[in-house]
Amino acid sequence: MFKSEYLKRVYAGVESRNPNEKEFLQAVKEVLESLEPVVEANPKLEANGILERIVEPERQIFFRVSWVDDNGKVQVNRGFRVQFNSAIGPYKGGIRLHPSVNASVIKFLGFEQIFKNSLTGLPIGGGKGGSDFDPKGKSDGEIMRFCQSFMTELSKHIGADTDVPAGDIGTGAREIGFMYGQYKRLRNEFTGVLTGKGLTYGGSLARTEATGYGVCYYTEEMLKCMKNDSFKGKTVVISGSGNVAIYATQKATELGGKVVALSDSNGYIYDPNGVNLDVVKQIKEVERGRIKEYVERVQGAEYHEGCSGIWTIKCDIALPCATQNEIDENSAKTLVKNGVIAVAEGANMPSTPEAIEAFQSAGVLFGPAKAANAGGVATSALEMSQNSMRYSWTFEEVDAKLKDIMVNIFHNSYNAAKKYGMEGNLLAGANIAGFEKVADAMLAQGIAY
Ligand code: NDP
Ligand code: 2IT
Repeated sequence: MFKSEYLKRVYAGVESRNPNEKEFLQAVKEVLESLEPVVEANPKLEANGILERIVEPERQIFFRVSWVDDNGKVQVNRGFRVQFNSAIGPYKGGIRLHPSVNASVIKFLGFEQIFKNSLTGLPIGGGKGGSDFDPKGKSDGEIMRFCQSFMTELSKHIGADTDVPAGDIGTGAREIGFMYGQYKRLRNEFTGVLTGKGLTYGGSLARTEATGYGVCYYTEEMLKCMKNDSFKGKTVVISGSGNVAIYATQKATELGGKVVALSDSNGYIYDPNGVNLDVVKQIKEVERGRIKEYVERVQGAEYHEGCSGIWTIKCDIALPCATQNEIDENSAKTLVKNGVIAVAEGANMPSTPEAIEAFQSAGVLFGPAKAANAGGVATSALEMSQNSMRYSWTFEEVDAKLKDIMVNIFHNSYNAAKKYGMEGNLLAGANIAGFEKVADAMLAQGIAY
């Protein structure tokens, strides 16, 4: 637990003010633990209440979203937008549509986003939103009516210079399109208020690929600098089969790795020949089907029920790209026993604290989410820049900037950890490097909220 009295007091305050919000408390605790040496070296942080302020969202908006389903029945969901920190730029972060969404989930994601966005080096603050709406099995009409109702309220709180939402679990190009259309209709404004837009109406090339590609650029740099190694010839396991997993698979394969497994919340596929991404894309992006359909189309592949079994597959590199806490201590120990050399998090907070401890104590290279998956939001910020300029860069230009950003994130995190005597601890380094910029901006701007 904490050594510093200041950190103890701040964390106790967070616990008492946010009881039962286990994901939020998990995310806060991890960051505060990393900040121990920083707090000790900088008394100004306590004197200015920086930590008390950074753990409390600037603004939280919870709202009713009512819509009519295809049977004419009225449905009611709960909408969320947490505007966590605007010290270094407009609030920025995705919208998650999943039945598990609640205040704790959105707050943990918004809190993580503060430090991730800071690490990108671009001027974006931290925020997150979503709803407990379940897009699975809904018609396009139902999705559209939900998105329009959601945006009708959300539009009052966002703007291109205020708060810029984007995709996350359950929110892809289709949902962003419906939300953008509704915002424009309500405000009569064509601005970069959302990112992840379609290419015909202001979207950036390479945004679709960015998170998955970014995870691999980060991992490649981590392998190169810390182990003089690379993806070449490595066996890779990637969980999930959504946006992040698909483009991580593509880039890992391009870099010479062999991706042998993917999953969804029901189970996982194992393909010893390396997954055929065209088949996966057809199932997931075109047909919106389930990953188990893969084995009906590709010979030699197996399907297993239960998603956590994917971590029993022997691999050199593991990229969890599905959801929070998907790797527990047991799964981590199994990966270690099977010889994993690197783990980089495409999803947000996919490893439990015990799993992280198991990786780090075994000397496995561990790239934490807020560094490894920052390529998505970084490219969103590049989309904002292009929208402001009313201009668009080529795929190659955006991809080159993305790669540069991921390489810098690795080095900034590595150097921050080293500066505070924790060389090689990329988790502490990412938390510290992300925090320092935000804290500096908060100190400069005075205390008003
Ligand atoms: P998608 O909705 O495209 O895909 C999510 C995938 O994860 C699906 O395969 C889904 O399976 C699986 N999944 C979701 N919930 C669970 C669960 N409880 N157990 C097991 N599998 C689950 O989302 P993304 O690919 O965009 O997001 C994946 C992760 O990456 C999330 O943690 C997200 O926050 C993070 N992320 C996303 C970014 C982006 O740009 N999109 C940027 C940075 C991070 P099923 O279909 O069965 O639900
Ligand atoms: O978790 C994340 O960083 C995202 N879902 C992407 C957010 C964004 O604004 O692009």
